[in-house]
Amino acid sequence: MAQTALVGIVMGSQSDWPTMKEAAAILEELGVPHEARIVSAHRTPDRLWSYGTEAAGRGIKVIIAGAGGAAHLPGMMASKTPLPVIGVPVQSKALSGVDSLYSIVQMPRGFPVATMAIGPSGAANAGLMAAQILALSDDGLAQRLADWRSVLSAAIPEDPTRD
Ligand code: RP5
Repeated sequence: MAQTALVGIVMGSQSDWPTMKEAAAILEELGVPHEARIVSAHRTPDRLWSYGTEAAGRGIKVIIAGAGGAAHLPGMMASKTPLPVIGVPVQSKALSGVDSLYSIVQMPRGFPVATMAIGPSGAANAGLMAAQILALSDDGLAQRLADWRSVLSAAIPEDPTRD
């Protein structure tokens, strides 16, 4: 039987997947059960409403929400769920994702969104942040995260290659 998802990855469009797959890849690597859904604040507002209302009851613990342009999805999701919401600004064509970043990061007092960097690095960090939150109550995951960090550190050479 498939494990119940602990992290919900939502995105405004299929076109966000090349960015948001980085979050899914990290969670996969760390063995964190997750799901991915297209939930648009503008095009499918009813889906947003029901996802936000039902996520906690279904066993989701953290939501990662990525969107680009007028990126209302993370903030609206935060208003509909008591779960922590991690926002990923997707790089837009017109304004390179600065529009996405500003749309997500400037939440009014009361409904926070933990906002990551623009683009794929931000999505990967969202996966790591979600795992770190879950690791507070999961020693096995905490160890896998520590190992993951050790591998990353060990892969960084001390001496630069001089071409
Ligand atoms: C946003 O509009 C999505 O999150 C996406 O980043 C952006 C463009 O969407 P598409 O026109 O590619 O579907 O809602």
